[in-house]
Amino acid sequence: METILVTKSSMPDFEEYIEEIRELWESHWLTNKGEKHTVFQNLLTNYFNRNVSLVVNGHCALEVAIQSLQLKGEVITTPFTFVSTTHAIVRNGLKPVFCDIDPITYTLDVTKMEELINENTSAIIPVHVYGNVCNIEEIEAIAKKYNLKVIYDAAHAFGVKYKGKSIAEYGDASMFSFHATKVFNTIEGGAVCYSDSEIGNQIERLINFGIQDEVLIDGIGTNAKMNEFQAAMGICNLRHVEEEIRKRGLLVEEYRELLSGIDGIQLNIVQEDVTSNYAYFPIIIHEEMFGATRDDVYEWLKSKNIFARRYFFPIISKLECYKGMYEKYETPVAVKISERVLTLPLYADLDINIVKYICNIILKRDRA
Ligand code: T4K
Repeated sequence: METILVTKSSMPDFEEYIEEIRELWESHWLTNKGEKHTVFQNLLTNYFNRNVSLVVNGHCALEVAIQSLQLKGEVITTPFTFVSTTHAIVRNGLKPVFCDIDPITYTLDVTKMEELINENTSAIIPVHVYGNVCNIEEIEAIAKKYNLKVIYDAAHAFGVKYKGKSIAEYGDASMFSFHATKVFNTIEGGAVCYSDSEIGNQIERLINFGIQDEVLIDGIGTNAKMNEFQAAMGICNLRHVEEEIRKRGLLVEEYRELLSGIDGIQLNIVQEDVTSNYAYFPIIIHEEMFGATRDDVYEWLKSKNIFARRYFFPIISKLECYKGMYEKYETPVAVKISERVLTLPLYADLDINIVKYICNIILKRDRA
């Protein structure tokens, strides 16, 4: 049996990419906002229906988005995410305050948010985890009431629509990851979307060392520019992304059909008003009903060369680097979900028979 990993990067045909990068051998212009960068930025502006700044990776995109809004003090965020979200907050000199999550969408539990807000709170950084859309209306209402900024970590949400609008259109800013493991990739890469052109000016300056022009450097920026090879990959992959999402959808349908109605297996919610990108296929395994733990299932699959992943375990507040530092209150739901979640292999080219095989192992409790 071949090895099956949790995901596999989508790539255009070799010739298509070669054609896209051919002119770079003539221009010798490889980075610093070249022609590919401009073309890709325009395509994405259209796709997201919002202003876009391209960034070298999703993490740096989040760091500069936070820096551009000049936040101070505390930020309400989720502990159920990839470590990047919290690192970006802390590396900006801010204090993350972890709010518990909703047990069904795994996004911020808006009913627990207000008690965490005080005079030092400057922003909310929610995550559309697995591409599940946060409670946008309630987050916006709370942000308005307390005069807070909102930056969405939409790393998982490329292509998602909410109420017919691109997910990029929400918040003061929304950040995307175009990492190799994502629904849409530029090898490494990311973006920030925003409406306010002042935020845009700040971000464009910050990703290029704070440079305004040859002699005026008036910001303490970083180097986070997307290069021409990344942009070329983005141009190619964008041509195919709708088809990729469609193929993922078919596999998700199969998983859902085979695993629904099983005692102790909680499937990801199908959200109303949301067009999904089928980014991940997380299942929650409730041992008391299923009769085996998440780690048991992980091991059964591993023994058959199938490498599911425990995204996201442990929660951020329990990681070595953050232990005991930022948990104002316990986040029991996040702890519970993280101890029970397993993300099953999912990518456009995954053979549907492998999906059947994986489900069979789980249903038969196949211990190798
Ligand atoms: N916010 C959130 C909520 C995020 O999830 C992430 C990233 C970020 C922010 C930051 O965005 P970036 O700066 O990364 O753009 C992976 C990814 O590296 C990371 O991008 C992603 N989230 C996170 C959830 O997953 P690992 O450590 O699990 O990756 P790795 O190397 O184990 O790869 C997983 C599987 O992907 C492999 O088993 C096979 C496949 N793969 C991997 C690579 C590197 C490929 O098919 N091709 C590849 O090139 O972190």
